[in-house]
Amino acid sequence: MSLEIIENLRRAVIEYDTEAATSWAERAVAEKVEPTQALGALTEAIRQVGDRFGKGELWLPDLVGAADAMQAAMPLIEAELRRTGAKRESLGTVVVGTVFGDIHSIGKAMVCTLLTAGGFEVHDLGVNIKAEEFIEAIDEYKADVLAMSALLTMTAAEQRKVIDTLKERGIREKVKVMVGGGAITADFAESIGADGYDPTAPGAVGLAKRLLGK
Ligand code: B12
Repeated sequence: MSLEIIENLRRAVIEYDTEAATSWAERAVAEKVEPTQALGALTEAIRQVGDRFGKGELWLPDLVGAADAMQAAMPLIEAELRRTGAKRESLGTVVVGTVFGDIHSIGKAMVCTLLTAGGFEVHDLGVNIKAEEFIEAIDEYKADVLAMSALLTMTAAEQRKVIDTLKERGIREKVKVMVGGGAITADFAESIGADGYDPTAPGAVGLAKRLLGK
């Protein structure tokens, strides 16, 4: 049954079927499908659509349709993930956002959910976040970790800008910086002076723990 639900969730995103995505997500919760497995299937599906868009086989409305279907399913799965995640003392405070010029929110939302489920206090600033806004939030929430997402080659450089601004203000050492998103590589992360990078949302949790010595 689990496999059938997973397959239908995947198909709902690929076929841009928002209604099916919602109802299969509801089934996944009702049938106790492992939430991280369901998120994995949704991720794989949207990546498949993105790859076809990249090859010129699909168009922007296809991307929008697939993203809509994915976003219909995700809150249901994420709520389940939070519900099943053990309640424990906060491991630290993380400020998360997608950088300025970039409105991709899906991967960032996953990172937020898994960090929350993993025991962190998470402040999601949203998308299109300027360096100044990240810095204000770090100060306001006394963040231990800053997590930035970037999906576009054009916006990856914004991560460098935020780190440089932290240095200019003399507060770089106060916060650990981790970066990710489809446009980021380990080499890039190192070149901009980030403390860590991981290609996956589950990996972001382990990384945040390591950075804080937990
Ligand atoms: C859905 C989507 C959209 C949706 C976004 C909806 C939304 N609310 O997010 C819409 C339709 C709006 C969109 C718009 C555009 N998009 Co778009 N989009 C995608 C698509 C298909 C999927 C993105 C996604 O959600 N992936 C799934 C998530 C789960 O993956 P992820 O974000 O990478 O996150 C994972 C990891 O990277 C990691 N992670 C993420 N963040 C972080 C942070 C930290 C700290 C860590 C540790 C880990 C981590 O965890 C996640 C799970 O494991 C990708 C293709 C792709 N292969 O990704 C293209 C893609 C990113 N888009 C692309 C483009 C070109 C655009 C547009 C410019 C199109 C246009 N001509 O207008 C616009 C840009 C708008 C803007 N200013 O941001 C290109 C980017 C190319 C490039 N390298 O620059 C891609 C790669 C498609 C392609 N193959 O060409 N897009």
